[in-house]
Amino acid sequence: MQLYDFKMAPNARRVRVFVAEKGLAIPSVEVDLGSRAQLNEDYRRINPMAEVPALVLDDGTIITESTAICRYLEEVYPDPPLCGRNPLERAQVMMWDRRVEQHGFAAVAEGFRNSSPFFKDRSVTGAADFAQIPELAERGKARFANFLALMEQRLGESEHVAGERYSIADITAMVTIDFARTIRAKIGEDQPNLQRWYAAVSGRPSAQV
Ligand SMILES: N[C@@H](CCC(=O)N[C@@H](CS)C(=O)NCC(=O)O)C(=O)O
Repeated sequence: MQLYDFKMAPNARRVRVFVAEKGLAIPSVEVDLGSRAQLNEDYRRINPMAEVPALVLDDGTIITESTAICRYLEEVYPDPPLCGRNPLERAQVMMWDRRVEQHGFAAVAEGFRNSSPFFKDRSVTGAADFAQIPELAERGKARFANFLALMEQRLGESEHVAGERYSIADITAMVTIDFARTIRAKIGEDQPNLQRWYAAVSGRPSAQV
């Protein structure tokens, strides 16, 4: 297997943390998003969406989308389970992972990509160019604050995001919180549940990748 990766890309980091939690070592190739290497023809033959990550299997099959890559790895390397151990846990993990993606990760991306000069005319990932919309940057920040409030409440009810066990939903949430540095947003001093959870998940060796 080979992973197409970029150190600073949060979606690629989701997969790297997952791989580390599984105790796997997958060789990787860096796609330099800083010089727009994802738009090169060679890379677009690997991922026509012009995004990282992408996983190439030994038979040449390509899987893209960070969640799909993780789900594949979960099936092939079930231990330790990171996507739930039975139908109900799997549903709860996927429910929370999706909530984090939609209300947390997407909010930060909206804020960052619509404000950073680097993303001028590149406010949406992929091959097509889209102009920035400053109002969306503001909306992204406000949505992220809502997301932190949701997480604070949730983590007052359970040890981890999707329940009592560490899962892919914790990985997506931790990566989201770290990604929020790009919009200068962070967990509040008045959010003790989030503080407790973040210290635990970011202290795991897998978080260092
Ligand atoms: N839904 C995709 C999104 C992947 C994605 O947005 N990747 C970003 C890096 S985090 C990217 O490749 N951006 C390329 C660009 O900015 O043009 C996934 O989960 O893998």
